[in-house]
Amino acid sequence: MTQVRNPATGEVVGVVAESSPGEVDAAIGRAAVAFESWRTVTPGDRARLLRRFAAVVDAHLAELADLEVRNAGHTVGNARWEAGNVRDVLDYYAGAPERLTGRQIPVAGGVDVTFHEPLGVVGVIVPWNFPMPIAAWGFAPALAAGNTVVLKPAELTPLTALRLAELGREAGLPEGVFTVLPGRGDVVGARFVSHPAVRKICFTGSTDVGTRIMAGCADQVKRVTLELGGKSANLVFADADLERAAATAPYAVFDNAGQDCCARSRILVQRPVYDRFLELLEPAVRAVRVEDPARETAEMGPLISARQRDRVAGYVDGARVAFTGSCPAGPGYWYAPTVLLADSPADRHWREEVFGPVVSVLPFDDEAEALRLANDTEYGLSGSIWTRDVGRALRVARGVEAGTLSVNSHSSVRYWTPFGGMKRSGLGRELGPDALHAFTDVKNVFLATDG
Ligand code: TXE
Repeated sequence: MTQVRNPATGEVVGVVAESSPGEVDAAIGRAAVAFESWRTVTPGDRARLLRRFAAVVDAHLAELADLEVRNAGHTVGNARWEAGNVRDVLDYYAGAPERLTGRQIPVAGGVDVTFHEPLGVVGVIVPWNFPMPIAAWGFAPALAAGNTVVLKPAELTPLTALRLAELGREAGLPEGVFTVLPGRGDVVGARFVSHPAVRKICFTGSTDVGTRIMAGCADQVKRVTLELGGKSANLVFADADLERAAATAPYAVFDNAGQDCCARSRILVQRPVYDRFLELLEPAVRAVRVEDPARETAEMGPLISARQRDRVAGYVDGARVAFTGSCPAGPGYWYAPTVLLADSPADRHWREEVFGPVVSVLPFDDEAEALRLANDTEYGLSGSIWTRDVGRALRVARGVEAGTLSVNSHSSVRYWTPFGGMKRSGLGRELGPDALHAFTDVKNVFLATDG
């Protein structure tokens, strides 16, 4: 049994049974059987079922958001966006079954066509930082492409994923098509990796576990999509709209209390505007409303656990603090937004993923140095570029080794476009049209017509 605690209060808000190895095997077996019929459901019917799933989620947005506030400590505003994102992603991929077309390729001696075949059972492994959207980014395209799904939520945040599975059943998804299996990573997740009927793993989480999963998949040449850690740069050039860059910088890193793989946790500021930028940043950071996430006015909630809070505090100990915001004293796992001045790019808080409301700031002299510093990391997930010079914006965007960049914006995720990382931040892309192909294998069929 796992006790689920409200991160804002520490109170137990649910008790969930951990799936045993036998239960996991049985569920994978049911998903394998369900695949045989799910793959033959007509494209129109599969699209209708996904649209109905989206409609049922839509009818439960407020309930899902309230549950996420207690499950993960998200602000109610963010949690509403997240529930809406599940609906939108389902609606978006509901368009896919009827449009997943192959190609007819000119060849000698006959006709050649390609098919996008579903893989079979897909195992989706989800972290605690965005329990609903990250689940949907896996299960929606996987189901649309004709796969069945077994999904493991994080130990700390299983409640909303379990509710989504109920809503899927309510929408009419057949038995075994989408199953949520709460439990331990090294039991449930590890079984997804080793079970031969699971043909793909879609994993979001730490780089450590991700690399182990990739190694575990090698033996069976199991397909894998990995969304791992990040240490993204927010590059502010001297010609930028400094007011806007400084006003949005807190959201670029403190949103979800910094527990975001896309958090722009390194701010690089061109030297002539470095002091001015910090002057503008300070009131913006102090103004972030850190309070009970159930309140409409909350802009930042607590961290997920006491362990995470201690981990974050470990990065700030001994570092040069420029200024901080404020947060409630407790109970709950609170940590105030914190801005650190990096002494050098060798600082631990500059190099490692903190996964908390902590941002490090460093000046740079020119474009070349900005790129060198931005790319001096094992990660390559996200980042922002602030400048009014269009040429520079594109030049720098091409130079930054990251999969998901924005110019004069701090946003990362738009469900129409591919999302994912370079280097040790991941492999493959989620969302957009690219994700669909990641849940299929191309089959080529040649039909001889000559003699
Ligand atoms: O991640 P884990 P944790 C980073 C972030 C955070 C750190 C640790 O820096 O502080 O990772 O978080 C399942 N086989 N990110 O410990 O352990 C696990 O049960 C199969 C960045 O929570 O990677 C959970 O469902 N699965 C990140 C999921 O993997 C296993 C989001 C993620 O857990 C497993 C989260 C195993 N052997 C953390 N062991 C991002 N990119 O957003 C664990 N799991």
